[in-house]
Amino acid sequence: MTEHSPVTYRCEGGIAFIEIDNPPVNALSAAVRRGLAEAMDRLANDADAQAAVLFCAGRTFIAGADISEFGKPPVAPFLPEVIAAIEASGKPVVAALHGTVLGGGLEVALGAHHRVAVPGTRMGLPEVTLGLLPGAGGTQRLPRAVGVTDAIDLITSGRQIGAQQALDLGLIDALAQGTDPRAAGEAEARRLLAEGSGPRRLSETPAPAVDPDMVQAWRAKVAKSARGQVAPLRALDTIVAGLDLSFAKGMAQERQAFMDLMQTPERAALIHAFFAERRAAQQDDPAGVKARPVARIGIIGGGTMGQGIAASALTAGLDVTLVERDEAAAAKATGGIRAMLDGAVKRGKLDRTAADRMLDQALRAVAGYDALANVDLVIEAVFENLDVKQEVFRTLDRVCRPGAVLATNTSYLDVNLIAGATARPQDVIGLHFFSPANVMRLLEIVVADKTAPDVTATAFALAKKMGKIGVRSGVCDGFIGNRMLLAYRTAADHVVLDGASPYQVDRAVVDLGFPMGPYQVGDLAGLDIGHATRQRKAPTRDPRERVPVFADRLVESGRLGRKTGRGYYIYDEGSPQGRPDPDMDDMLSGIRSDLGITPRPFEAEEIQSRYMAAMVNEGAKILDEGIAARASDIDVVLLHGYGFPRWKGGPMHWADAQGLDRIAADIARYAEDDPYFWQISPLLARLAAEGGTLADVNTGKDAS
Ligand code: 3H9
Repeated sequence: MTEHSPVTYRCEGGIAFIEIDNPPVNALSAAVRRGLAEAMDRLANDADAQAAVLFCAGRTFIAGADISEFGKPPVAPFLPEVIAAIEASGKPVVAALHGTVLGGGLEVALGAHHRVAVPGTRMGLPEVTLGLLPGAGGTQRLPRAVGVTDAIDLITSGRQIGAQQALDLGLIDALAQGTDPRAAGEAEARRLLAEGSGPRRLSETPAPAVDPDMVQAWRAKVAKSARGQVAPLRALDTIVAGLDLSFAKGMAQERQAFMDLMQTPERAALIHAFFAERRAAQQDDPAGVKARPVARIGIIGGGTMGQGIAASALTAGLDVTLVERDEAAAAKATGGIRAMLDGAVKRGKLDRTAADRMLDQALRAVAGYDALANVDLVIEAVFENLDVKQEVFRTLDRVCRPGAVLATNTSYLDVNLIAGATARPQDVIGLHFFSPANVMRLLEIVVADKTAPDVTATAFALAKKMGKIGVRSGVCDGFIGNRMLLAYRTAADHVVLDGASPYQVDRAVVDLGFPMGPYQVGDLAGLDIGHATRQRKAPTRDPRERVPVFADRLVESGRLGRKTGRGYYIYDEGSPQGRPDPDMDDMLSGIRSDLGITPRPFEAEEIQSRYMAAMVNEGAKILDEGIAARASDIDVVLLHGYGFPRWKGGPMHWADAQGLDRIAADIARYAEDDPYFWQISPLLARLAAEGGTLADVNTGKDAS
C-alpha cells in the first residue's frame, strides 16, 4: 500500500483485514479506490491469507462515492473496476457493515462474496436523490441479490432499510450480535473457512426473470412519484434492460446511463441542494464561540406551533416546560403533544416506551411563567402581534435566569423591537419554526442587531439537536422565506387581476414541480391570515401597489379556505383536493371591470416566468442586503419551507442555471407595465450585465 493510504492491509491468523479509514464517512475518494485495488492485489499474492474482511473505521462503512469529486475529471481506478477486482478474488471476501452503507458503499459490499452487518446498520442506494443511478454495478447486482421488484423499489426510491429488513430480503447474509464490525467480519470469515465455502459472485448468479406487467406497474408508479425528474425512470429502465443482457453488457449500459445522468441539470441541482444544506449550518462567527448548554427549554403558547415545537424538542431529548394561559389550555396542549408523539410511534419513528417517558417525565404544561425560572432557553410562540410579544418578553426578562436564551417564533415581526422590550437584548434571537414544527425541518435563525455570537451558536446547536436545518437570517419583514413568498405570491395575484384564473396559476405552478399552487396553499393555511396582514399594512400602503381585491372579497364573504369548506376552491365533504368554483369567473370579471382592467389571456409559460422572476428578484435583494449570507442559504429555505422542487436546486441555483441575463430581461419587460412592483435588484442587474452568478456572491456581511 502506498504511504498514507486510507486503506490498510493486515493479515492475522490467516485472515486479511482490509480497513478503510477516510473520515468523515469513508467516501470512495480516488485514494480509497487505489488503496482497495492495491489491497486486492496483495490479497491474491499473500500466501498466509485464506479469506479477507473488508471493514471501515469510524462512524460508518463507506457512505458512497465521494460526491465532491463529481463534475471534476474522473481519476482511475474507477469504482466498477475496483469492485470487479474484489468480486474476482479467489479467496472469500466478507464485507462487514456498520453505520450507513450507501450508494457506492453498498455496491462495494455487493461485490464482496458475503455480507454481515452489525445491529443498527442502515443501507440503501440513494443515487436517484442526487439525480444519478447506481453506477458501480448496483442496478445489476442488487436484482440478483434481492429480486427484481425489491431492487426496483430500493433503487427508484433511494430509500434506506435497516439491517433486519436487509437480512429478510437476502441483501446481507448475517446479522451480528455485537457492534464491532471487524469482529463480526472475522467470525463470518472463520465460519466460511470452516465450512469450506469459497467465493460466491453475484455477477455469476443468473439474472432473475422479469414480469412485464410488474415493470409496467412500476413505471407508472415511478412516473407519478418522480414527476419532473429523469433519474428514477432511467434507473428503472437500466435495471430491467440489464436483465436481458449478459452481466458485462448490463454493466456497460449502466455505465452509459450513469455518465448521461452526470451531465443533467437535475444532477447538478440535487448535489447543490445536498451541499447547500450542510453549508447552511457553517457559521462565519469568530472561532472559539461556544454554544450555551441547553437541556431544559420553555415554550410559551400551546397552540399548534407550540405543540409541534414541544414534540420536536421532547424527541430530541430535551426537558420541556410549556406555559399556557390557564390549566385547561395547558391540558389541551398536552393532549395535542401526546397525539403528535403517538403519531410518531405509529409511523415507527419513535419507541412507545420512549414516548411515554417523554410525556410522563420530560414534559410539564403549566399556567404561569414562574416555572420558567430555571430553563436554559425559552421559545415564545404566542399570537403574532408586536404588543403581545413585547409584553411576553418583558415578563421573561423578569422571570428567566441570567444567561437564558430568549427566542421568539415570530414569522414577520421585528426581532430588534422584541429584544428591545428586555434589558438583555444580547440574549434574544428569532427561531422561526415552520408548521407542523414536529415535521418540518427548516428553522430560520433570525439574528438581531444585538444578539450575542454565543446565542447564535446556541441556536444552531439546538437546530442540529432537534434534527432541523438551521438557516441564518437577518431582520426584515418576513425574514428570508416569507419575504420571498410575499413577492412571488404578489406576482401571481397580479396575473389573476390581469386575466388568468387562480386555477390556471395553480396548474402552472404545479407544473413547475411545486406540490401545490399559491391559491391551494392559501386555502390550506386560511385566507384570513393574508387578509389581516393587508389590513395591518393598509394605512401605510404605497398608492402604486396593486391590491388583490379578490382575496379580500373572499374573506369578507366568509370564505376562509378549507376550514370553511370554501375559499378559492370548494371542498365537498371528504374531498380535501377541492374543485374549482364556477362563480369565480364572474367575481373576477366584476372586480376587473370595477378596477378598469381589460383582461388578457395568459400562457402557462408566462405565469411561470413571472412567478420565478419575482422569487429570484426578491432573493437577490435579500442577498444584497445581507439578510441571507449566501445564495445557497436562500435555496435551502425555499426547498425546506416552501415546496420548491428539490431537483431544481432552489431559486438561486435555478436562476444561475437559466442565466441571469434572461431573468433580468424578463423583469425589464414586466416593469414596462408595472415599474413599482418590478424594481430590479441592483445586484441582479449588475450580475446579469457582467455575466456573474448569484452562487459566487459574497456579500461581505455577516447576515445580522
Ligand atoms: C454514489 O455512490 C455513486 C455510485 O453509485 C457510483 C460511482 C461510480 N461524499 O451529512 P453529514 C460529508 S453517489 C463526500 O453532515 P450525517 C458531508 O458533506 C453517493 N462527502 O453527516 C459532511 O461534510 P462537512 C451516494 C460526503 O451523520 C460530512 O460528510 N451516497 C459524502 O448527518 C458529514 O455528513 C450518498 O448519497 C459523500 N458521499 O449523515 C450519501 N457523504 O462536515 C450521502 C457525506 O464538511 N451522505 N459527506 O459538512 C449522507 O446521506 C449523509 O452524509 C450520511 C451521514 C448519512 C452518510
